Amino acid sequence: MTTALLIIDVQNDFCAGGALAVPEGEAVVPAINALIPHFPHIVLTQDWHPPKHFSFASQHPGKKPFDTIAVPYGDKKQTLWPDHCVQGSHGAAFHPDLNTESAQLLIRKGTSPTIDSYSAFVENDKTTTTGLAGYLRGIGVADVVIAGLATDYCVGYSALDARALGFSCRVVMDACRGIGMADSLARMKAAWQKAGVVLAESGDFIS
Ligand code: VGL
Ligand code: ZN
Repeated sequence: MTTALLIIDVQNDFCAGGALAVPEGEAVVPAINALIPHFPHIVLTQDWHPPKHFSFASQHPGKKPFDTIAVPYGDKKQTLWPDHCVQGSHGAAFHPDLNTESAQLLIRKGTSPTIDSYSAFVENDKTTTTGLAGYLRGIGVADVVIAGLATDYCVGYSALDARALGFSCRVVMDACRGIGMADSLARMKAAWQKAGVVLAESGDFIS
């Protein structure tokens, strides 16, 4: 069984000084760089929103970042974020120290103006796919290992969808950091457990 390492959203806006900085976000960079040589297939994702994306609080008068609004699909609600990862911006670029050279595929997600996409596999409407599952199956990958940002959002939903789509899935906890809104991390861990997502550490892959 062939394994792919999925590196989720290691972008400037999720690191120190960024628009949606994850606490210690940049700490995943050396951990991920150390993992990369141990995997035959590497996939990078990039959160990649058009300006005025509907997930931005700035587009909803009277709302502020981290408020939620109702939507007619998926989980039926959408968290609103500060403007972040706008296509082509410095904030959307990968952290400058991330090794991006070994990746065979780069998936850009969150590009639909009116649908957010936390998962690398399926947008938040739970219907529109990014094509990643088809790519992985096409190269014989049945097992994914996930690292990056943020544990409780894009890493978390990517891991759940990996399982729902039939992949075995491990999350490298020391190579992830979370946003940690309310109980988001605890809820995601409970969902992972139900779905059969396995918690791992870098030492499981690097001997
Ligand atoms: C993310 C919130 C909004 C993430 C992306 O990469 O976890 N979180 N957009
Ligand atoms: Zn986003």
